[in-house]
Amino acid sequence: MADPGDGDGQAGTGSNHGLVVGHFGLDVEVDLPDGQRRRVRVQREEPVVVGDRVRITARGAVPEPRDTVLARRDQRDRVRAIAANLDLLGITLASRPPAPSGYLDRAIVAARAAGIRPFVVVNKCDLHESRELFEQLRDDPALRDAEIDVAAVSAQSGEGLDAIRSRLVGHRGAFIGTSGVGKSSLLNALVPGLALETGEINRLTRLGRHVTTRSTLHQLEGGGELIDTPGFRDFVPVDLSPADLARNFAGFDEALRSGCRFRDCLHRDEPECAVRREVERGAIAAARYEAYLALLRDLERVADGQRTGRTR
Ligand SMILES: Nc1nc2c(ncn2[C@@H]2O[C@H](COP(=O)(O)OP(=O)(O)OP(=O)(O)O)[C@@H](O)[C@H]2O)c(=O)[nH]1
Ligand SMILES: [Mg+2]
Repeated sequence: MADPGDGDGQAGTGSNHGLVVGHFGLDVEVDLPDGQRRRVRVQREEPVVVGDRVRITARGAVPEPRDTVLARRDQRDRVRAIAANLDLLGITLASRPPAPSGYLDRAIVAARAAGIRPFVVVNKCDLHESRELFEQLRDDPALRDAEIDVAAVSAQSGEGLDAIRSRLVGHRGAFIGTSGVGKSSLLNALVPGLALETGEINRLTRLGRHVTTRSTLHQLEGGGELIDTPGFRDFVPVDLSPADLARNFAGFDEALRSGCRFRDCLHRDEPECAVRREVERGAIAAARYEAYLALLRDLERVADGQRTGRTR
């Protein structure tokens, strides 16, 4: 009998390893090194997401250890991995629909804490309001301090797409963002021949319609890979400690280089805090600091709820 670890009898050739490019309930779609694409079962107890490297065995696709994973908590408080082994995250915004307050900050902190480099993609720059949003974010001192680039793009006019392609060469990135900002439209514009489903924004609620329901990974012609993800209204990071937030909040970077007295400083009432000193000097805007404190309170509330077994 064949070795059960050797599903297709080709162990040692490398063809029993692959990259997950799509997820369909109990099946995943795997790209094999010989260029073939195959559907393989996954085990419920060994969850696999797009971007995972897997070994194909008689039991199905078995995930290999991940370098990075981006995860969120859904509305029912379940942990949802979005994608694995990313090194770039394109946080996608547009004037329509606008991101909920704190969305960008949460996504940035989650990416940085997971070891993924974030950048901001302002889509629909063919529209005046999106262009204004781009200009506002391009000039945002917190993003500049955190060295987070802001790209102006339009899936419709093609503006900025070459810059996105160049950025992704040699990288694996994903677009995340609220439903309707145009993530799938951007993928379609970036990858010739791709026809991901896209959808109109609801005229009454002005929200997207959650058209994409599964993440999918796509190769870019010039090299690099890009993942389309389902839009979600809010981004509630997973396993993010108050200390992760304190270290990764965009706009505290310069202050943190000079250093707080305590390594685990939460920048609240600790003595000799570099962040508070910069707030008092006016180098960090008071509103920015308030936004940080609000996120810190949110995280502590979530952590408290988990400790006492309550769900939010
Ligand atoms: N004006 C303009 N509209 C765009 C642009 N890109 C996308 N849209 C429109 O925005 C709407 C939503 O686009 P999608 O690509 O489905 O958005 P999505 O972010 O993938 O949405 P979900 O899959 O629901 O998360 C569609 O009506 C698109 O035609 C753009 O650059 N300019
Ligand atoms: Mg979509």
